Amino acid sequence: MPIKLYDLAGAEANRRFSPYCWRVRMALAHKQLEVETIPWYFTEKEAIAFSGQGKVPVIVDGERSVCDSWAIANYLDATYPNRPALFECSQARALALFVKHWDERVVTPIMFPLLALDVFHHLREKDQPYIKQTWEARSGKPLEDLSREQEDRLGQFRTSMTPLREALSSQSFLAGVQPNFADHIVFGRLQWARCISSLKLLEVDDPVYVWRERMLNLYDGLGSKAVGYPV
Ligand SMILES: N[C@@H](CCC(=O)N[C@@H](CS)C(=O)NCC(=O)O)C(=O)O
Repeated sequence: MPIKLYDLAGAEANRRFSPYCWRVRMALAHKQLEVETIPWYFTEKEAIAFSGQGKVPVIVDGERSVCDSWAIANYLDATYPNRPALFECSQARALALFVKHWDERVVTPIMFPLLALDVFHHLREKDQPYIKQTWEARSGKPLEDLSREQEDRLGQFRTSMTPLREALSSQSFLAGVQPNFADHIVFGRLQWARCISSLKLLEVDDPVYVWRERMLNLYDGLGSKAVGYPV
């Protein structure tokens, strides 16, 4: 029986843009586990109420359900130890945890204002008021104002990629020769942008762009086949 994944969708049900759900899509493909994705929308809290919280990703594996992308990655490695590892050892896991916090605490706040309005425009009409209200309350600004100063923010984003750029100048993946969940984490963030916005975040000669192309082509081109923008 395939694992079920509640996966954030836009107005078009096949536009799947959650960075956290992308982590899990990549992790499941890495572990060669079959998945059935279920489109989920921001206001459909009751559909995932069984998980005890209101955010995706949520997976259902037989009788068990797990939420939170980090917890899901750990669950998959613990439950399917004979499949390719997301964390090859405890040190790899510890480093991936650093990458998770770098992604969420440093990269996301820079990317969010660049993408917020694009996300809003791709939602179903009935989900738009919820997101407008939630995100404007969180940022203290109208969504339209958040998207101003794009050029400065783009520069900041590219600067924030420096550690990744340096690492990827001498190795194929963040985890070295092969990708692991650390790669899925950062890829998920870039795939969020690619699925929702025509903004060209990366120049083609940037090692980060080259790595992202490599990630897009993994697992039979899972990422590259996603509905998104050719950026
Ligand atoms: N820490 C969670 C974050 C999950 C999360 O923030 N998901 C967003 C979609 S990208 C969500 O479901 N938001 C629902 C809401 O804000 O109401 C994880 O790693 O899975």
